[in-house]
Amino acid sequence: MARIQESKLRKIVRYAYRNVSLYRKRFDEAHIKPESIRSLDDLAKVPFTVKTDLRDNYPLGLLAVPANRLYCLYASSGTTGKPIVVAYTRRDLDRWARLMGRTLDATGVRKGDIIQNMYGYGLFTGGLGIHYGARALGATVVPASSGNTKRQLMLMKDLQTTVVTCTPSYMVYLIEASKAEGYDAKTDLTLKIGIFGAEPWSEEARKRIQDAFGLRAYDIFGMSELYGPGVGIECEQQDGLHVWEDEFLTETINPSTGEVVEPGKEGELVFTMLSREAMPLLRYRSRDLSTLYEEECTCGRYHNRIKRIKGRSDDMLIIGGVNVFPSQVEHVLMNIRDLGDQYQIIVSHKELDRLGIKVEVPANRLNDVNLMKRIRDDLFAVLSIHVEVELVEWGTLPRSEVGKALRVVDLRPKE
Ligand code: DLL
Repeated sequence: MARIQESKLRKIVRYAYRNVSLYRKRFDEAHIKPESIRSLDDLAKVPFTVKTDLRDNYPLGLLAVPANRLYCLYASSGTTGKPIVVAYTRRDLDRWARLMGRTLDATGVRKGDIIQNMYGYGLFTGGLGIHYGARALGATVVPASSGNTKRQLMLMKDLQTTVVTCTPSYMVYLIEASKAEGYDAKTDLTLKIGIFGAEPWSEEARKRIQDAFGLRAYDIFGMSELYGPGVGIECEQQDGLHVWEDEFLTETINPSTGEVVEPGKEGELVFTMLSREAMPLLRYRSRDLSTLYEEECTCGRYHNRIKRIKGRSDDMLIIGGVNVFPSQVEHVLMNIRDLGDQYQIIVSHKELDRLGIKVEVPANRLNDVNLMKRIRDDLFAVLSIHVEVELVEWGTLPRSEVGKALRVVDLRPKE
């Protein structure tokens, strides 16, 4: 593995330096020659790449190939009004598909399985990522996409779905919803495997899902910047996620100092994509906190594992699988005249995650339905989720006189 990684690392560093001006600039500023990155030990010299680099080079400033070689483009939440854009050549898409095939395979999915894919299709990489993986593996995919719970349950029963893929919170929701629709989750359905990710979840949720549906539930990790899903997956041992290290060279760092922490210690995950053509990413800071460890797994795979993602080192919220930065909300609100400077973001959970905003307005606008609609629409345009908007009178939201404003109130149960 180390030999594969080193040879790919040497290549990708030179490739990125030659073809992406951001990398050329960063290396030159740090007085690093790409040729001096020879072994895995040299990796720590390479400057980090962060999400704002993608935003600042919006939309396609980090391309390493001419735009006419791109096969597709995805966009995911940036930290303000604009999304970040991720690009794939044909080879990148093929590689992602193979990685996703391998990912599904690790959980025991085989040709003949019927995969009901309830991740959203569209710009979210979950939908098509699983879809491509199913094709690579030769399993049957039902591109159900997200939502429409009644139809999901009907399809699950009638098509004899064996594998489901969705966010863990939606699967927990389906426990109740299937009962309410009159299904017996164990005898009416034929689920064997569930592959859940895109948001944090817990062993407790795993147990509830497994008990209710009689399936085995696996944690899948990924992010749009790194192709999408399929960076890490649990194997049948259900004990940590193997990271596909022949593609994603993985480190953990101390998020405050940037120093590499040794395996076995918690830190922020940092990934180097070892072969993406369209948009190479070197030492990309994920902001996700976890622990990388090197003990051999009884499954025989020699890819190191990470523990369940524990949280984030930034303020990103994940609302039912959708990433939301408080700064995105602020950006939208500040662009609407007549709103006060004070707002509050309220995250709650009733059946599913919900996002609400309270924002201050002058007394004569409190019942202004047009204003409310404008805020809702503008937020939807940026976040792609529905937000419940409440207008409150100037001076009523809590002000913080010391320290940070209390902008986000997260009322979701902590489990
Ligand atoms: O969530 C890709 C994906 C799709 C992963 C389907 C798994 C399944 P983004 O929308 O860019 O991509 O969000 C990436 O979601 O940095 C984590 O904070 C969080 N996340 C993803 N998977 C997990 C997981 C997709 N298994 C961000 N556990 C990441 C905890 C996760 N958090």
